[in-house]
Amino acid sequence: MTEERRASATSNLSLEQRAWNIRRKALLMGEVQGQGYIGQALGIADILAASYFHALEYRAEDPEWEGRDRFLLSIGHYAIALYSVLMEAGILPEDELETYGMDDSRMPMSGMASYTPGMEITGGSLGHGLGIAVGMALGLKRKVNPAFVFNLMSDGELGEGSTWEAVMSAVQHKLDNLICLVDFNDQQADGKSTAALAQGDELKKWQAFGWHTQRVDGNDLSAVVAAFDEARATDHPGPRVIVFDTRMCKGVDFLETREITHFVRVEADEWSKALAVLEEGKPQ
Ligand SMILES: Cc1ncc(C[n+]2csc(CCOP(=O)(O)OP(=O)(O)O)c2C)c(N)n1
Ligand SMILES: [Mg+2]
Repeated sequence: MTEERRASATSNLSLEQRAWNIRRKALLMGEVQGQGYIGQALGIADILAASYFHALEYRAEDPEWEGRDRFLLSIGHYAIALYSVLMEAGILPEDELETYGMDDSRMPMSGMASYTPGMEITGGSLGHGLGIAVGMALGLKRKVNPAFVFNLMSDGELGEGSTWEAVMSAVQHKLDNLICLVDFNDQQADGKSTAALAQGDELKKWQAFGWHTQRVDGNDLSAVVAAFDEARATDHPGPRVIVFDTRMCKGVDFLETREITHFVRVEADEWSKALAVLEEGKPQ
């Protein structure tokens, strides 16, 4: 861990504990509004813990520090997940948790970069994050800034033409400072992503364009950490992608097994039950 991250870490919690805290914060925020993209937040908590407490360089007290690695949330509807990790990292104060989704909150239900410290882009119009990440990575190279750009996108965005334009242009510009993270939860608005549009062999496609590729279980923290390390360290002369297979609602078994299409409905009396189930799995 470098000086920057050491300064931002408030204690020596394990990545498992960080991921658990992220899940808990997301559930607490969901409870505030009685809704939210909880399934996605629970699903990517391990990726976020590994990002903010292992892979990324940043300064919690100075979110705009020029040397920071940029973490782009292409999927604006996942904002509740990003707020959880930004709070866990000390970039957002925890006492704002109760304001989630309220008027004048810095944490609107769909992410807005101008509202929230640490939120690099306003995502949400899907298919744009990777193109923005390409521009940022190119700009950093031109400024001889060694920072990396991480773009977190979804499997639904793999069906957007703009994503594949960005895939090609990242190779054209030899962007070895760009790491794309794909949350492959096999869900999108109309059901399973793999049923909505044939995905084929995901890694072969990215490889064919010239990317360094990995595919790992996104809910296996040690595999996630190893994938981040490999993505940074490889001497591949271009961009890198990690496809993470994740399970929506991970960590709350009665929600994991519920039939979900994009949005998991949690009844008013189920938030406390979900928090209690999470508590049972609390890492020591
Ligand atoms: C360009 C665009 N088209 C449609 C939408 C509406 N929309 C919001 S979330 C979503 C699902 C997209 O799939 P994915 O991001 O994989 O969703 P999840 O895994 O959260 O179900 C859609 C179609 C959008 N935000 N942007
Ligand atoms: Mg999806």
